[in-house]
Amino acid sequence: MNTSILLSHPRNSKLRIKQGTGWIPVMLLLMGLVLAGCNKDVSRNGNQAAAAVAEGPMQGEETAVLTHAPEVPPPITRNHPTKVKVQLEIKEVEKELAPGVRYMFWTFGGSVPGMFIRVREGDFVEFHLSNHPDNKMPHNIDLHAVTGPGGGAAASVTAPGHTSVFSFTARNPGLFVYHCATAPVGMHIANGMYGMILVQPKEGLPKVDKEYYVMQSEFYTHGKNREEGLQAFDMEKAIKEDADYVVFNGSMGALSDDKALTAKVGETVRLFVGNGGPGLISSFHIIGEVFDKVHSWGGAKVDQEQVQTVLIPSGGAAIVDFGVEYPATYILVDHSIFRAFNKGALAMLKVSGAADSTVYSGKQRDEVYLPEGAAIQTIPNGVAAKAPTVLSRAEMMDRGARTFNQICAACHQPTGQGIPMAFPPLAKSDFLMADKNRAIDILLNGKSGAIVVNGASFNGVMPQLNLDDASIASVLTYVRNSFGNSGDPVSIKEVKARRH
Ligand code: HEC
Ligand SMILES: [Cu+2]
Repeated sequence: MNTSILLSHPRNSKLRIKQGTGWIPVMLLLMGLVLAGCNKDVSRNGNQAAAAVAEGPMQGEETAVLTHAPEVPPPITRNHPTKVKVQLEIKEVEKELAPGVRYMFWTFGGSVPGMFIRVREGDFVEFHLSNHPDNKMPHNIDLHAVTGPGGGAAASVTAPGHTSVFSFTARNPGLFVYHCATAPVGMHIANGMYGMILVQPKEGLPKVDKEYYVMQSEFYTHGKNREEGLQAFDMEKAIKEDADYVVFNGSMGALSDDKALTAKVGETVRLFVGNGGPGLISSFHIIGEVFDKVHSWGGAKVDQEQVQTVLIPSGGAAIVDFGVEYPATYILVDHSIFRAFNKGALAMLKVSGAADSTVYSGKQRDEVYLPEGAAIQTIPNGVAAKAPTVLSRAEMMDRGARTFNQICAACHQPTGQGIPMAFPPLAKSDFLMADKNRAIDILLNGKSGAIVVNGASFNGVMPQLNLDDASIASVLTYVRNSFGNSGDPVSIKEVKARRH
C-alpha cells in the first residue's frame, strides 16, 4: 500500500483549511478506503500473530489505562492475552516551553510527551485515535510496535473532529516510540507528537519500587534560546538539526525541583526512556548513578549490566533499572553536555533517606596543595602575606574583572547571566544587591541551600573559593558595578570584619 498519497501536503491542507473548501470530504473518502482496506489485513495478520504468541486463547476485554509523563500505568498481572481498547486524543495546545517562552504544541493526550500506553505481549489492541474538533491539522499515528503499513499511520489519518479505529496484535515485546507521521512528518514530531507504548513481555518485568516515563526531544524556535513570547516552529533550523531546546518531558524544568522524580534510599527504580527526536541522538546519563540493568534499544531483554551512559536513537528507547543507595539529587542529562547545561536537557531524581558514609563520604578534608617548586604567591589562599589592605576603586574594578573571568565566569557565565536551574545570575541580581554582608559571607564560606534570585529558584552548591580579602572586595565591587548592576564598593575592611 502506498502511504504517501494519504498524507496531505501541508501547504495544500493549510490553504484548504483557510478557504474552507472540500478537503474534508476528500480526506474522509481516502480514510474510508484505507480503513476498509486495512482493517481486513490487520485483523487477519493479527489473529495469526495472536495464535502464535498467546499461551491460551484470548480472554476478555479491557480499556487501557493511559498516563501522562512521568507516570507509568501499573504493571499488567494477567497471564493471558486480551482485547485492549486504547483511546488517545490529539490536542493542539499552547503551553510553556521554558520560563517565559510559549509554544503551540501538538500533543497525544494534551501534553508532551504523549500518554504512555502499556499492553501485554499477545494482546489484540483496538486503537481509537481522536482528533479534537478545535485542532487545525489532520494527524495520524505510527506505533513502532505495530507490524503493518506505516505502523498504523496509513489506517489512522484523522481529520479534526473525527476518530479513526484500527487494530493490531502486539506481537513484539519491548518499549516502543510512537509518533505522528503526517506530512511534513518532521514538523509534526518537532511540535511534540511522540510518546511510548510498552509491550510488556508475557513473563512480565522484574518488580521494582518505582517506574517512571522520561522522554527526550528537541525544539526549534524562530527566536533564540529563551527568547520570550509565543515561539513559532523554525523549519530551517530543524533541517539543520540546530536545536534551540533539548528537553526531557516536553519543557525545560519539567522534571526539576518540586517536579523532580523521587525515590528512597534502598529502592529500585526503572526508567522507560525514549527519544522523540526529531533529529538528535541522546547520550542518556545520570550524574552519580550507574544503570544496573539495561534493555538497550528498548528491546525485550536485559543485554547489559553496570552501564554509565545509554545511547538512545531518535525514534528509539531504552529501559534502565538501578538501585539508589545514597541520598542526593541526581541529575539526568544528555551527556552531549551543552544540551544539558545550555539547552535544557536536565532533569532531577531526588533520593531521600539516610546517608551511609561507606557508600559515599562527602568531602572529608580540604588541604592546601603545594607541589614542590610551585610559586606560593600564585596559589589563592586566605592568608597570602602580600595581599594589599587598601585599593582604589579603579584598582578594585580591574582586579575584580580578572578574578571574575578566571573563577566566577565558569559558573555564572561571562555575561553574569548564570544558567537557569543551575547557576543564579549576578547580572541585575536582586539577591546580590540586597545585602552586602550576605554577599561577602557567600564569597568567604561558599553557599548551598535553596535561594530565589530574580524570582527563579536555585538549589545548588557554590564551593568555598579560598580568596583573600582584597580579591573578595575587588570581585564584589566589580560584580556589583557590572552587568547592569550599580552599588557602592566593598572595601577590604568590610570583608575582614566578616571573617571569623
Ligand atoms: C563552581 C560554580 C561557581 C563558581 C565558580 C562561583 N559560583 Fe557563585 N554561585 C554558584 C551557585 C551554584 C550559587 C547558588 C547557591 C545556592 O543555590 O544556594 C551561587 C550563588 C552566588 C551568589 C548569590 C546568588 C546571586 O545570584 O546573587 C553570588 C553573589 C555569587 N554566587 C557570586 C560569585 C562570585 C563573585 C564568584 C567568583 C568569585 C562565584 N560566585 C563563583 C556557583 C558558583
Ligand atoms: Cu500530526
